[in-house]
Amino acid sequence: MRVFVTIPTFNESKNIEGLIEEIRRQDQNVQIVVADDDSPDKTWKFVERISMRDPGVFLLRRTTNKGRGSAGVDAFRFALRKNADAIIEMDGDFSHDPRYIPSFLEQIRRFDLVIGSRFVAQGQDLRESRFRKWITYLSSAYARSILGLPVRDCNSGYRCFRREVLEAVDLNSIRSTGPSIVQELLYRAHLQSFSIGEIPIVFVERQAGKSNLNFRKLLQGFLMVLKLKGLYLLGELNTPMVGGRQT
Ligand SMILES: Nc1nc2c(ncn2[C@@H]2O[C@H](COP(=O)(O)OP(=O)(O)OP(=O)(O)O)[C@@H](O)[C@H]2O)c(=O)[nH]1
Ligand SMILES: [Mg+2]
Repeated sequence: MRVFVTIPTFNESKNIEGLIEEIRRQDQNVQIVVADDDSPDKTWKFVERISMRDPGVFLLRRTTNKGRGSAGVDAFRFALRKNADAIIEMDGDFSHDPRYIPSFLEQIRRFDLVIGSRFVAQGQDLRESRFRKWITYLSSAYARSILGLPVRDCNSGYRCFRREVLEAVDLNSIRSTGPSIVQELLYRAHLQSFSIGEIPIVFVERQAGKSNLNFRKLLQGFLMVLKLKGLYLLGELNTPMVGGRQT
């Protein structure tokens, strides 16, 4: 199985080198794509340097159409072009521990999409801020109930897709340019009846650097969930049937 790990980054220069090293320690064979939005802290420069000595590491330095969502989509397109069979997406700040990569790869044999979940048994959110934890839990419950998702952790950006899922969801029609890409892809995969599994992860505080999340992005995320539901009701989202393998 050809596996790609995609990492969207913005100002993760203090994390990215260590993270790539750690991913390599877990798995020598995965290929790694970092989609960086021309970070002012020069995250891209660190990745560029690593890519010179490791042919399995690729940098997408993006200067237009910036955002967490479009960076993720660009990285998926790149991995698909390189014939990836499975694509693991994760954050570039060490909140997502690479030690789960083998579990994702084991479970992706059973499911079309595997979510790293904080809200299943043995999953945890160890961040300090009760407020952040509460917001995350609440917005996941909100997305779950409005969109009817069969998933506990709808906000997790740590997940693994079979290539068929990313081909079927039509990356060209994705609406989210920001963090709501996480719910949008999940919803589109669900509407197409792909099977979705969750594995427990322990989610921790970012290792270094500052959060890219702000109130505006949070609000946009809440509104995007309503918009997605509206588009579905208007028949403008892919309707069920392409269908993943059901297990
Ligand atoms: N390419 C790109 N990546 C982004 C952008 N915004 C965030 N990211 C990356 O997306 C991932 C998740 O963003 P975070 O800022 O960690 O968001 P969060 O996990 O909700 O918040 P904190 O961990 O508290 O900072 C990280 O790897 C970021 O570097 C963006 O505009 N462009
Ligand atoms: Mg983070």
